[in-house]
Parts: sequence; structure tokens; C-alpha cells
Amino acid sequence: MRVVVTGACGFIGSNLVRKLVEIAGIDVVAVDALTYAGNLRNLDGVGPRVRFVRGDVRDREAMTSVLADADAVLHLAAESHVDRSIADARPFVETNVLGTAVLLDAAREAGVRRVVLISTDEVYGSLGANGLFTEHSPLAPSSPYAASKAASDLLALAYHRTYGLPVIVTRCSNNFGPYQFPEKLIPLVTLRAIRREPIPLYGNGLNVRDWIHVEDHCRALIRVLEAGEPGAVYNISAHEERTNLQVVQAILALVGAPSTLVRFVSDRPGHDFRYALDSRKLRREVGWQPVWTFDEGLAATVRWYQENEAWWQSVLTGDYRQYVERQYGALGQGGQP
Ligand code: NAD
Ligand code: TDX
Repeated sequence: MRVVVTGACGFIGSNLVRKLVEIAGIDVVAVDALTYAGNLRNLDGVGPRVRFVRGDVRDREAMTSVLADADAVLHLAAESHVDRSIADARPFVETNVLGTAVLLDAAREAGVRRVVLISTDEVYGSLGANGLFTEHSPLAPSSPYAASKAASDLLALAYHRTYGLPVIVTRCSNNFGPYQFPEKLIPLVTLRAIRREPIPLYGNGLNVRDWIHVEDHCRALIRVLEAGEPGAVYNISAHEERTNLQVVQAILALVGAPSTLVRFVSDRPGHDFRYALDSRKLRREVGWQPVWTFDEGLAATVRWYQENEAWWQSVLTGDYRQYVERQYGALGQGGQP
């Protein structure tokens, strides 16, 4: 079986490629445009069953070529950071909306048997203190990022309905784990704690996120690929809600850094208060459940960043960009966190 993963050099994509090669008989084509967030070193050591192709999902010719003899595609390539989308929405519309349309057209033309579109709980907008989002909750995205992902989901579901393309949409909660770009809360706080740098906490720090270890997300994606129903949407969640302040305090304790590093800074515009997902459909229909608890996963993740300084130093200093530009030519938009 030949599986294409787009966004394969990003955080979740690279963890997913590692999980896929553990399954006998799967060859992976790892596609990535190598923007600021894509790191070839994330695929170090994955072995000969993974072929890397530098390609942009907005490029129809490139997508037609990689999908030509593919059985399935897992579509993760995206601009993924909410704060960047607030600064400039355009790359989010271009990659997440237009890029998804191009990929869906190429998948249709190639006759791909499964398209799994990796989406997010952010498409549902914000919850108050109580309740959970189900797959039937209305889409009410707050940020340009979330709006671009909602558009991408709806396009995918429309391709199922209109053309019968065998698309499945997954919506997952906040991921954490190894290889996450240090603009996102957990790696950012971990590296700042290790380096004893100030830690920015937006607003009062009481916003709630529902956390899942990236390996559990990847296992769920593989089960959906194997057993999901075309045209369906599946929420993915480990039901591990924490306030941002709780997350930051836990990381400071694991690193042994002082809480005086915390700075309460201006809130994110349109900051969603709380995300929490009902994932009973996924558990019932494809037989998945998480392996990691939040506390064990966080301890392992903090240890990974402590033990992999060469990885994050290269990302922070720009050595990595220079290396890729020598190998593959100029990189896309974006820069340092
Ligand atoms: P990431 O930013 O770490 O990785 C995104 C990858 O996509 C990068 O390798 C980047 O180079 C690549 N990419 C960007 N634009 C591209 C383009 N035009 N063509 C080809 N490749 C391109 O993001 P992530 O956290 O790994 O997220 C992956 C997917 O999962 C995204 O679709 C995101 O919306 C979704 N998601 C993320 C989370 C989370 O908590 N991180 C939760 C739910 C869903
Ligand atoms: O410096 C910070 N300080 C802070 O208080 C950062 C970077 C974040 N925050 C807060 C904002 C959020 O409430 O922490 C929370 C988590 O922020 P992010 O790591 O930026 O994640 P979030 O905005 O929740 O979105 C993430 O989860 C859903 C991913 O980036 C998305 O790609 C995914 O779809």
C-alpha cells in the first residue's frame, strides 16, 4: 500500500510518518513545501520505505504526480499557527483553502481510494465553562486560521457529496509531543523555561485547551484510514482539559524553573476561551483510545526537548534554513518564532 502524507515534515506529519512505517507493507511518500515550519530533520532515521518529495499543495502538477499511484492520502499540509493568521491571513487562505482544493482535484483525478483531511477543534469556535463539541456542533471559527480550516473541511465534504470522493474529515484537539515548532505553547514554554527566559501568558491564563499526545492522534488517524466511513467526520480527543496556567506551572515544575518567569501579557484578539471535544463516535466506530495521560506525556515531552537541544537550536538559530536552502533552494514565507 502506498500512502501520501502532505505536511510530512511538520510536527504531526513527521510523527505520523514514523507511526506509518511501523505498519508492515506501507510505503510512504512524504510531501512538504518546507516552509518555516517544515523541518527535514524531523524525518531523520525513518528508513528506506519513506520517499521525500519537496512539493507545494497549491501546485496541481506536483500533486497530480505524487498521487498518480497512491492508494491513500493523509492531508496535513497547512499554515497552522493562530497568531500568525491574525498578523496575516493570506498564506492561510492560499495553503489551507486553495491548497486543499488543488489536492482534492488531484486526488479525484488519480482515483485515490481514501483521502483523510486532518482538521481541528478550532472550527467549532469557543465553548463556555461547560459542554463538549460533537461532530454536529455548528462551525463558528474565530481566527483566520480556524476559518481557513473550516473552509477546507467543507470543501472536502462537498467533494464527497458532489463527486463521491472517499473523503474522511478528522477534527483533533491541541497536540503536544516531540518535533513541535517552538511557536506553540508547550514547546515555547519548555524552551523558555530551560533558558530561563520570560514566559508570555495571554490574558489571565485561564483559557482551557483539551490536550492530546501527538502519538495518540497519529494512532487515531491510522485507525480512521483503515476503518473510517467515507463522508464522515470524527472528533479526536483524549479528554485532558487544562488551563494554560496549569500547563505552564506543570512545565516549570518539570524543568525546575521559577514561576517568576511568567509574564501576563495582552490577550490574543478573539481568543477562544475553551475547547473540549466529544470523541465517543471515534471510540465506538473505529475502536480507538488514547495511550498517554497528559501528565505522563508532558513529562516525556519536556524530557525530549531537554535531550534534543541540537534539534531546537538549529530551528532557533536558522542553521536549518540555511541547510535546506543550500539543498533545495529558497524557502517560503515565515521566519523565526
Ligand atoms: P506544522 O505547522 O508543524 O506543519 C505543517 C507542515 O505543512 C509543515 O511541514 C509545512 O512545511 C507544511 N506546509 C505548509 N504549507 C504547505 C504547502 N503550501 N504545501 C506543502 N506543505 C506545506 O503543523 P502541525 O501542528 O503539524 O499541523 C498539521 C495539521 O494538523 C494541520 O493541518 C493542522 O491544521 C492540523 N491540526 C493541528 C493541531 C495541533 O495541535 N498542532 C491540532 C489539530 C489539527
Ligand atoms: O505564548 C503563548 N502564550 C499563551 O498564553 C502562546 C503561543 C499561546 N498561549 C495560549 C493561547 C492558547 O490559549 O496557549 C493556548 C495554546 O496556544 P497555541 O499553542 O498557539 O495553540 P492554539 O491556538 O490552541 O491552536 C493549536 O491547537 C489547534 C494549534 O496551533 C492549531 O494548529 C490546532 O488546530
